[in-house]
Amino acid sequence: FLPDRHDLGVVAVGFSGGQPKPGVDAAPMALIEAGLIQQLEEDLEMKVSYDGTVHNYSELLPSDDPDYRGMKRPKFASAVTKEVSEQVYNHAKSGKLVLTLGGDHSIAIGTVSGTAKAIRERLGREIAVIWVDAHADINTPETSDSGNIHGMPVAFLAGLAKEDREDVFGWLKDEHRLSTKKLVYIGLRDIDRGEKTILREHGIKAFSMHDVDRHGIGKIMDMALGWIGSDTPIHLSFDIDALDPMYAPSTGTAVRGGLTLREGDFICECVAETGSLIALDLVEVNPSLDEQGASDTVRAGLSIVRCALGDTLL
Ligand code: 6HN
Ligand code: MN
Ligand code: MN
Ligand code: MN
Repeated sequence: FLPDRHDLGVVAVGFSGGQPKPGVDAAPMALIEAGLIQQLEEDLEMKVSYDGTVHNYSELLPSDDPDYRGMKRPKFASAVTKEVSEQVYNHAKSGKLVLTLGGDHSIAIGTVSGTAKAIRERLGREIAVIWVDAHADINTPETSDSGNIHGMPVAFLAGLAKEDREDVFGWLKDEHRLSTKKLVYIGLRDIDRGEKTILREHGIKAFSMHDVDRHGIGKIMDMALGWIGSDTPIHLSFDIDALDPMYAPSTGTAVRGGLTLREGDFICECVAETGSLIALDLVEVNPSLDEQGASDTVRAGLSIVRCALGDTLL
């Protein structure tokens, strides 16, 4: 029932408006220039559908975009993620595995909603999401201190944040949404107070760095995949800041005490082994921050993508 992993759709999203730091929009080009598409085609023998464009969605830029419910650039983020949702939906609907290169993590409002809708229509199934991140990105507009939408995607996707205004995420309907029971976090270590309450009240499955230290990443993956259950379509949303800044320094909200590169790759290898991966996001690589570390960060991103798409050590 799942896509042939050799048939891949790629969406390159040069969007940085979910947070204040410029440069994260340059990540797709940096990853592609480092050889990503070529490696997928040659080393992993994939058939890649890519329109050859890093979209910046400038045609969607609203003439004015005032804060709304504390959110910054709400109309632009809403319009871009709606478009991303359709791009991802179109690939997933035709049975392709979808790789989206961000961009900041707000774009996951588009990617996850697109796969959720396509898999509902194509297979009559709900997707599960594995969210690998230092952060939970589950603030509602009201719990957020920063107003940055990249800290809110999960709240909108899970229906914990809702809005009627069509031009501010009102386009998100039930068919786009994700159940809080089908969400698993790995790598958490910087959670806002309001987010902790939300995670607790909804009984959301979350493996923090404390859990990784206690059990080891092997056991964590057994537990994470066990929670999801076999034969469930998996969308993996990988924020590069899940990795320790030692391995991925060029990112907008770096937090020390993170995953090693091997632990990150291992998570992806385990997801690949399930054969149930339907979509992968790689987000928050910002080559213009910590420029000395940019090539390491891009290479770490490349490695994460290859492992998730089925590259093996032997
Ligand atoms: N990310 N919790 C903080 C906020 O602004 O809401 C940080 C969010 C980071 C988001 O890394 O994708
Ligand atoms: Mn994130
Ligand atoms: Mn993060
Ligand atoms: Mn914080």
